Amino acid sequence: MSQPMGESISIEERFEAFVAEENRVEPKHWMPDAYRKTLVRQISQHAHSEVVGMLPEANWISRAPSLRSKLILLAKVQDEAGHGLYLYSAAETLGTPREKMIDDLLTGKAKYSSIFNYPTLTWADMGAVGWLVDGAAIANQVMLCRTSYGPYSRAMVRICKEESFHQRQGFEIMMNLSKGTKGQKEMAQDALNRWWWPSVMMFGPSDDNSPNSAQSMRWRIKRKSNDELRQEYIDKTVKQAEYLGLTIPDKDLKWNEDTGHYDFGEIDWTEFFDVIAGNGPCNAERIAARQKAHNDGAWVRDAASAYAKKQSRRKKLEEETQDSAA
Ligand code: FAQ
Repeated sequence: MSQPMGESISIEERFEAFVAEENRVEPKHWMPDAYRKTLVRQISQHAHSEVVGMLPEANWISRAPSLRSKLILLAKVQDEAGHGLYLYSAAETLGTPREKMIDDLLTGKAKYSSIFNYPTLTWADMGAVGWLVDGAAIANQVMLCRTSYGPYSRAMVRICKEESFHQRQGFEIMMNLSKGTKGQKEMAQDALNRWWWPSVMMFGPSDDNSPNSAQSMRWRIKRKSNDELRQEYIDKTVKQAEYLGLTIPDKDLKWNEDTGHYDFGEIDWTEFFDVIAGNGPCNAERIAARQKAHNDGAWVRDAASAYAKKQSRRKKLEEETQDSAA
């Protein structure tokens, strides 16, 4: 932070002012411990979500109904691996090693998005995940392109561009199914019925029950509240469902002329808190899959670090040889 400030101002106050003036915080800047901790928590959870989020979709790669849909799904899943990597790198700039973050995921200490603890039962679920889950992710993540921490905001710009392709991939599947045979339309409706409420829950607890929101918004980490984003998402998605000729499974969903938004029914918060506590339909399966992948990949990590050690020994030797020849 290099902006001129009065001498009587504490370093904490300088930081608050720096952020309030819409400056980006960079790894070399001083920052309060709590700011650092909040970012590591949020960015690492986000990274874990991308990586765990590959699992429900990978389930369908071998069963995609055409070569075209298989290629697109494969590319989408690879993008998500990439998002995980950018995000782990962004979190590492805050001083937490990647091994620690991954260990926290594998031992159940770290959270990842509730949405990925639901099963993908039919091909229509690939449509619903792309349309609804990526749609919700975009609604939440566009604001993160302007988050106050530089490495996170820069990672999000690229991630959001890719997410919008993902959303279109899902919408295309839903469009084909909903304009298809009666059976295909029923399949699309069934996927919407199962994914609607979990996608609405993705935005997190309501504002009056969100312990981290107020401080994160003061620090410009979050730019909009959970409820604001949820409402934006619902307003946008209802129109898309109408276009598809599908029905959102909420009998209380109704346009409100006064507010200019849709009113919607009660969210089942018991289900949400149950899923994030580890008791969703697929929590155990997801963690077991990540643990297996981690164990199966041990030889790759060993080989990479043996190679890195060999390279650094070689470099040292070359430098010593040059020094003695000089
Ligand atoms: N699931 O006080 P708040 C994607 C936790 S990526 C699980 O409101 P905050 C791409 C929260 O961590 C999807 N836990 O917390 C893709 C906190 O617990 P903690 C992921 C949740 O941080 C698509 C507690 O509840 N996106 O989908 C959830 O201010 C398709 C209290 O909550 C991101 O991570 C939840 N849904 O706001 C991949 C975006 N919601 O940590 C594959 C970045 C809340 O104190 C296929 N993250 N919790 O123990 C964020 O924007 C925020 O962290 C929120 C939560 C909005 C998720």
